[in-house]
Amino acid sequence: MTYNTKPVLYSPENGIDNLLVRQPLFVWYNLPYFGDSTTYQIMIDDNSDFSSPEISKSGIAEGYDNGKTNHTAESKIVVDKIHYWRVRAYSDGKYSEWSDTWNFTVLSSIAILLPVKEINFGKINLTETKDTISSEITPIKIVNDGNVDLNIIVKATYIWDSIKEESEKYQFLINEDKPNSYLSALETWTNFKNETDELAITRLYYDDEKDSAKIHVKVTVPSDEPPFEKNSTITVVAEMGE
Ligand SMILES: [Ca+2]
Ligand SMILES: [Ca+2]
Repeated sequence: MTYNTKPVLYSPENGIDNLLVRQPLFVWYNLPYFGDSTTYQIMIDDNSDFSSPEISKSGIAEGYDNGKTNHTAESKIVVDKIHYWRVRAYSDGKYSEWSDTWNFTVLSSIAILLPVKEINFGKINLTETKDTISSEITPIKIVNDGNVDLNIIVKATYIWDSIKEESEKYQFLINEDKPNSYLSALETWTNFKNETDELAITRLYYDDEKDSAKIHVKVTVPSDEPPFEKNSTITVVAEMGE
């Protein structure tokens, strides 16, 4: 009878290139008959020779889940980059051989939701100001629905017939919706621009507990604005921010 001399890996399956979880669960078969109170070490590296591991964790207690042990990565895996992992057992002062090396890639997902995407200020008089902070009107809401932090650009078509350029008469500002949802943002009234690269939000986080922001809007009717309905299309651009 022969015994394995190294643990055998179970999941994520070797070569998978579309994991979406940033802190994946790693599972391997226990190495039987190796020693008493066996623990395991996992190593994860974007270098196939494990010369600079992103994660190296020892002392993982042997699991009892159908002869398997599992471990959730304690830090986030960089997206869109192949990573290698391997496991070895430890008991009574000695290590087993390393398992075979498997690889996986976490695929970036850039996705936003706009649960509130329309603002209607109703009727406004000449020179009157309305905004979504000092009124009951609900601001636009943006939620990071992907698995990477996002930089957000906000732009809009000009709303007034009498002012076809950026102006303090059509502005926005960013507020947190859930607390600590971003690194920084334009939190004071800022003129809407038709074309801009300026970030409205730097790093809107993706963790569901803190992943949403409000876009407040303020309009002031110019004194010489002709009557009738006014519209503006606000565009929200999201790109990877990490
Ligand atoms: Ca590395
Ligand atoms: Ca989210």
